[in-house]
Amino acid sequence: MACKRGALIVLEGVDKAGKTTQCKKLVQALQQSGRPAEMMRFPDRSTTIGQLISAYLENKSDLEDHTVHLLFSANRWELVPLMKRKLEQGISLVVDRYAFSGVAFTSAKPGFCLDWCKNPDVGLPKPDLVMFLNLSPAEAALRGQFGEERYETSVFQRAVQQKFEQLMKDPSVNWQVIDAAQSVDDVHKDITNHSLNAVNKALNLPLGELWK
Ligand code: FDM
Repeated sequence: MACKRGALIVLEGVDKAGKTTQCKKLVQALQQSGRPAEMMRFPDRSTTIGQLISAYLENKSDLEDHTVHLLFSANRWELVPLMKRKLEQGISLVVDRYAFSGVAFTSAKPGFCLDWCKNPDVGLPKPDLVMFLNLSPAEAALRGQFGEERYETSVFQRAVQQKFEQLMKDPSVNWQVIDAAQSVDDVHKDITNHSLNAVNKALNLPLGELWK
């Protein structure tokens, strides 16, 4: 009998929502409950493509907008064989940003539509659960200044938030909105509950294909 697969769990949200902290806490909680789990993040800046993206985000290089969009997508595709191997081995993957960030950030730029932005990511492994850590721009501002990287301005982040709201209307994706204004522990409890559910369900379901 084939080994039961792990779940693909994605955390999305605007800057300062606490995605990275919550991904780490979730991996620990899953492991402690006896479910193998590992964290991944996109962009993965360790690959050759990831280094091009990183230089762009740090404003050390300029790339044409369509080009960088395709690089972000290629950075996901290059990791698909590894992701599939892990999931097949029964390891759940907790992923800090995925194709939804890809679409939300590029389509927030002038001249891009949602459909064009989604296309290169069609067919990626489909997450069993996507949690959107929801934080109003006012609450995000209370958490301190934005950093120095490209995209880290409140005007752009507001545009990105609107694009995420459009993406969340798609019922083919299992979206859960999490109130990220709660305490770290309360957010963690919500996220863990949804994730345990997803991990249990994924055991008996084939891995889907995103936006197909
Ligand atoms: N980002 C992230 C994109 O523009 N497209 C993508 O496909 C992905 C995955 O890159 F501003 C943006 C979102 C964010 C930046 O920041 C990555 P972190 O701090 O490494 O998550």
